[in-house]
Amino acid sequence: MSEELKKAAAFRAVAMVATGMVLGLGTGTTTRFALLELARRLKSGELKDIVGIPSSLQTEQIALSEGIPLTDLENHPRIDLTIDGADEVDDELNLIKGGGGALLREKVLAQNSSQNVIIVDQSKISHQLGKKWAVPVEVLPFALGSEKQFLTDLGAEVSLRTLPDGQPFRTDQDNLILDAAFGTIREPEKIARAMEQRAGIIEHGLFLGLATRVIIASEEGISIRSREDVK
Ligand code: A5P
Repeated sequence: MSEELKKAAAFRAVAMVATGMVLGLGTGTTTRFALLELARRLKSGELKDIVGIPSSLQTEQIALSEGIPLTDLENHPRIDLTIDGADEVDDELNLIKGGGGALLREKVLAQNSSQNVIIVDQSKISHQLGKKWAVPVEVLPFALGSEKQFLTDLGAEVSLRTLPDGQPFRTDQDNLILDAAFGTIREPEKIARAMEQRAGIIEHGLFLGLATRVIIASEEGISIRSREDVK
């Protein structure tokens, strides 16, 4: 996605933020633009009394360096609005997330938010999930071999996410990520439920029924899809 499209989607989402809100702060290159715009609106005095809960250490660092006040779920168990990116979005606004490895905390924020606003460009839209992206699965290191086998038996081509130096990628919780490429996922609920039965799978990147709005930026402009549109 071009930087300009990322920015356009992010700015539109930040326009939905009102003074006094508790915000969930997603992770990724698109969300970064939202954080910068949020900081600008706070500095200019357009917005006041905002607190954010970061979904990753990376987002926490950006927020701290930009002067966005932070809080946690202990002090604010309910979130008004979360702004986050996604890797793939289907016709029913189901998502694949976790390209940046922050899916666990992202899902915690999404499950505790009144509104989940997802910012993407047109290239991330799919009729069915799995066409473009593997499902990131956060796995307990102890269970790695067994969960890899489980996901393979479920029909996925599975790879351990690694860093450029070949070392395994570690999440903020010090777990591992298996990228499970299922191809087109015809029954995402079935796969999600199967993964949720596994003690060694901490969380998966299928975000089903969680997005309340998706802001899609394209060369033609911005379009917004809402959960009500797909019911
Ligand atoms: C982070 O773990 C992800 O869920 C991101 O939200 C997703 O990968 C989108 O990231 P970009 O905005 O960088 O494409």
